[in-house]
Amino acid sequence: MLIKKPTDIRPSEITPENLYLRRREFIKSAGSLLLTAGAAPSILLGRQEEEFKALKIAKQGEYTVNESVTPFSYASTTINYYEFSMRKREAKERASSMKTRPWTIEVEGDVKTPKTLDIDDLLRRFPLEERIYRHRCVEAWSMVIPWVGFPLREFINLCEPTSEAKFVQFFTLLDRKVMPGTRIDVLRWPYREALRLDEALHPLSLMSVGMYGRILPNQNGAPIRLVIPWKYGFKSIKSIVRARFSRKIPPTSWNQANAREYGFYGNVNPKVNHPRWSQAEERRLGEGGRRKTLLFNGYADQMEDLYAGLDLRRNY
Ligand SMILES: Nc1nc2c(c(=O)[nH]1)N[C@H]1C(S)=C(S)[C@@H](COP(=O)(O)O)O[C@H]1N2
Ligand SMILES: [Mo]
Repeated sequence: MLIKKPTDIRPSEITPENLYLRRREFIKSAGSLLLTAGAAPSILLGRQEEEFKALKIAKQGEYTVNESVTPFSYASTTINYYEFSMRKREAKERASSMKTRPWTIEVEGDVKTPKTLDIDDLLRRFPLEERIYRHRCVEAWSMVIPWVGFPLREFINLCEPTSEAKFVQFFTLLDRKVMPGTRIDVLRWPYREALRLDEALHPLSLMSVGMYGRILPNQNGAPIRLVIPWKYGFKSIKSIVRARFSRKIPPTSWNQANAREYGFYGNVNPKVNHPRWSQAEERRLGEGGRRKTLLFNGYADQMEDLYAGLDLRRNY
C-alpha cells in the first residue's frame, strides 16, 4: 500500500468545497454541449487541464462523431490502467510519477529491419489530427473523446513489415518501481495487445498522443497509445514501448488472463454478451439513463468487408 506524503500532493488537488461544487455545475452544462469538428474543446477544460501542454493540430480528422463531447474531468478519471492500480483514482494518482521522456518504441519481428523509433521524431514526422470518437469500455460505460494523433497505418508503414506479416502486437512499458499494480498477476505483464494487420491499417485506427487538444495525461496512456474505436477499450493499449510483427496470432493480456471473457477481437457487439453481464446497453458518462450499444460501436459502416465471413459470435 502506497501512502501519499503531503509533499506529493499538488496544489491543484486541493480544491475548496465551493469551487468544487461550482465546477460540477459548469461540467453539467458543458456536458450537454454539442461540439462540431473544428470547435475548440477548451470550453470543456478547467483549471486542472492547463498543466497538460497544448498540441499543434494540423487538421480535423475524418470520422468525427456528431455527439456531445464528454467533459475532460470524466475522461481523465474514469480510466483503466492496471499496471498502476485496479482502482481508478489510485491508478490516476500513481501514474503521475511515470516518466514519459526519453521514450522510444522498439520495432521487431517480421520487418525489413528492426529499429528504434523516438517519440519526438514521430511527432515531428506526422502532422497531428483531432478525431472525436466514441470510446466504449467492456465494463459498459462509454464516452465521446476528442483524441489527437496520427493514423496507425502511417506508423505501420514506417515500421516496414514484410509481406509475410499478418499481425502486430504492442507492449506497454513495464517499470515495476512506478507500477505497483504489476506486483499482482491479474494480467500477464507487460500488458500486450494485438491486431490483425488489416485492422491496424484501417483508416479509423489511431495512434494517439493527446486528447482535448493537449498531450495525454499519464493515466490515459502517455506518451503514445492506440485508439481503436470499434473495439472495447482493452484493445487500446497505453504507453507503448514495443511493436512486434508476426505471421502467427500473438497472445494478448486479457485473452491470456481469461479467454472465455475476452477474445482476440474485442469488437463492440451488443448481441455478444460478456459471460457475466449484458453488452446490449451502456452508460454514457455525464448523461442520465442508458443508451443502446451499437454494432462495432456505431462504426459498422466503416467496417465494410473487414469481417466478411467471420462468425462474430465465435470470434468475439
Ligand atoms: N497498458 C494498459 N493499457 C490499457 C489498460 C491497462 O490496464 N493497461 N486498460 C485498457 C482498458 S480496459 C480500457 S477501457 C482503456 C481505457 O482507456 P482510458 O483509460 O483512456 O479511458 O485502456 C485500455 N488500455
Ligand atoms: Mo475496459
